[in-house]
Amino acid sequence: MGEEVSRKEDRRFITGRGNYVDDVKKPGMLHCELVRSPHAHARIEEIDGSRAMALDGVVAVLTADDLLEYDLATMPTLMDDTQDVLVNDKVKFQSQEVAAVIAEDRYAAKDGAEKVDVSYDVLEPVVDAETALEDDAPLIRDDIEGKEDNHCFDWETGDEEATDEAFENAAVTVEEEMFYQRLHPAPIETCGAVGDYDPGKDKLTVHMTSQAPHIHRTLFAQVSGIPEHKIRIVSPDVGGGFGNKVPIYPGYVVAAAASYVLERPVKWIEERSENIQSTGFARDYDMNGEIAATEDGEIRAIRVDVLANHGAYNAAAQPSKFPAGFFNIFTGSYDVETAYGSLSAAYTNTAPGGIAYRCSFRVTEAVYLVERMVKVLADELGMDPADVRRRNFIQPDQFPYESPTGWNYDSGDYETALDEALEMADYEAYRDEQQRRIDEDADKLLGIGISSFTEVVGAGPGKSCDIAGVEMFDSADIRVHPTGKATLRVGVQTQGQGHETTFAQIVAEELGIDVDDVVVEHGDTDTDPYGLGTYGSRSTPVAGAATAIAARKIRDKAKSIAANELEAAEEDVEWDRESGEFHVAGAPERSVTVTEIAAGAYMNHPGGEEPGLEAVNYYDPPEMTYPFGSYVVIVEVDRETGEVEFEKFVAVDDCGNRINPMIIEGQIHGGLAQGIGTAMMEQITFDDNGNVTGGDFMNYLLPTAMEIPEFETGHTVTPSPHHPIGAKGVGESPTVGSPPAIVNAVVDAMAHAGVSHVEMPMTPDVVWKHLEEAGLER
Ligand code: MCN
Ligand code: CUN
Repeated sequence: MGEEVSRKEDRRFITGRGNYVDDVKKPGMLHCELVRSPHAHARIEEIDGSRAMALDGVVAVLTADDLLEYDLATMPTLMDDTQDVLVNDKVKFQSQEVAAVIAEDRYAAKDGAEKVDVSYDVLEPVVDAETALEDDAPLIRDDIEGKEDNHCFDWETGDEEATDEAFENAAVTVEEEMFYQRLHPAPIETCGAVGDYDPGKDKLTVHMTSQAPHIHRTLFAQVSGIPEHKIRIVSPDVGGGFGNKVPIYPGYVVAAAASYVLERPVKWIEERSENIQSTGFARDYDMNGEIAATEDGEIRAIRVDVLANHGAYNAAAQPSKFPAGFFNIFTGSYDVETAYGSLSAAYTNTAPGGIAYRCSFRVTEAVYLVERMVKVLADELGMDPADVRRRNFIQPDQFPYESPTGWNYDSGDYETALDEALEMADYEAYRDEQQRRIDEDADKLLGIGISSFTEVVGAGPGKSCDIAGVEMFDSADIRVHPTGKATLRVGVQTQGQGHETTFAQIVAEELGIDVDDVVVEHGDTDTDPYGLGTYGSRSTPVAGAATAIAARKIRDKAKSIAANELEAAEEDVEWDRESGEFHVAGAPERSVTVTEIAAGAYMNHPGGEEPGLEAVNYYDPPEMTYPFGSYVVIVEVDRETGEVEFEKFVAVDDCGNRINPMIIEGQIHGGLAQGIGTAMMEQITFDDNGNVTGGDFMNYLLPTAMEIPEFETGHTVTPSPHHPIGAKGVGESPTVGSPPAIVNAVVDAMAHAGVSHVEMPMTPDVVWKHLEEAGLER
């Protein structure tokens, strides 16, 4: 624990020996290409595959009719909606899957897909949530019986009456509308699968890009009717997930179904534009925030109202009891008496989603809202935003803290993190410099933005969090072999987070064995214990806890063997964490390690004990963990061009006890880069015909090394009181916490001229318009 152990997995990644789904090659393997709709809303009149079938190498053209025979034409989404695998009647978003061409190689499949003739009766599309909810909007979901409008669901939280009253009696109120734009997680590896049905064993193996292989197997079993023990999901190396690989996509089902029908392996790999245009998007929340406060900046109440665009199906990837994800943590790091939130969600002719993109189920939107609103309040009151935060922080002695919308925060020390970040950023000096530039009418304005966010990660507990009915626990299975080397298998699935290293560190720490003597396996449902997968930064909080507990079970058993070998009574044998050995109380020179004991467990175990040295733990967390941090961003805004440049970027994170500081830093850097992409350049938009106008990397801008500044990272350590090793998750904190800090900084540069909000992405033209409106342009 706490050591910067080099990433074990990097040997294979750096030497080009990673094994991704597209690297999987099977004898006799066929290839699948999907035919996708060019229209966003259209009824299918006819599909004619004869021209495709006539091509060399094309083996089959599949449509919904073919899948209907096997009862596979539709599939359940993770939120209990029903999505077409291949469009049965009506296309509901551009690039929706209409037919599949299976061929001997990828080129023939691609050629075939271009020769499938589909005639469409084009209907009027509706792409934005507000229009979708108007009375005369075209009905999208006529497949749902009795449905007469595009309303998806309503949701509310908190105490409306008490909140309204607080607003009526407040000395000061502020309000701001802000749009969290539609984003795409954009992992470098797109989605894909190799379906491989073996008629001899009557077993279906699916290699797929999955962040959650076990739950995907359960869903496959439910959809296909193939018994669960006859399905094996293998998620090999995953080239980035970021939430995009949590849902089930039609392509996975088609590859598996085609393999079942044709009795040959079938590979399906998405292209970039298919990934961006059809797989789970994130955000798309139109939010209205309000704060009621006293004149000296004490927040009395927070009220929010959201209009959510859920696309053509409700296919959000989140615990099923939370239709708005964890958005209801919108009171953030602040001790607020009362709060109320309401949300309406709409179906639109856009790809389905509402997945968490590097955030714990909508906490990103919540953090953005509250951290922006605190800045709006500070500007209204003419106060320093750091002071407004200090005034309202939940104090360390208030933990465990119950928020007005029902969250139980485990631990926190927000002011210490903020002070550390302000000091690292040289805050006071920059405030002076900011004023100097205003006084001197300088060409470049300076803006300072702060965000003091609280994250909520580590879902379950199972009683409140489930996916498709399966409670959210996680698991670890450790075997210590006779020579003292160990294998750990976990139910979570790394996509680049370094689990093969950090989880080995947990075992090494608990058992006193060398980190190189522990191998970590995951991503194979035939061999790994059932778990709910990696998203919502839950791996360390849940599977990490399971790993520590399983290791401790092994230690307990090892203790009796140690007593046997040391010829001492078991109660006289102690575990020394420092040296990683058992020794006899009062006689530290009589000691034995777990490695030495391992042989005894198999060859010389005490009478009455079972041989072997292994343990399993399924861990249902009592609560989530609440990592937090303070980010300070300093920007220069060019009054002539609207360009924003980062002058300083400070991130202080607290994820409790730290397993591997280097890996944490890597997570922070990656997440901050994604936060910068969010704030500055990324957005999926649609034109009036429902065409995706940000559907490839030419039009969906990702930040590169050119746009990313130097980050200065710091940390504080506030352990989680309920986690076996005191750790909290960290993987998503930087993406959750940084966008409001960046927007606050850009707003701050223009606040003296009355600018209160700038919408993301803050491209130069957007910023320049605000400069012009405020009379600041050059
Ligand atoms: N860690 C640690 N000490 C802590 C907390 C975490 O050393 N106190 C380490 C962990 O052991 C793990 C890493 O940091 O190696 C991230 O851990 P954790 O916060 O538990 O998050 P997960 O492993 O569950 O990863 C999920 C998170 C999510 S949800 C997204 S989205 C995201 C992210 O991780 N996707 C990623 N980081 C990513 N990084 C890469 N390279 N690729 C992705 O797809
Ligand atoms: Cu929140 S995206 Mo991650 O949960 O896989």
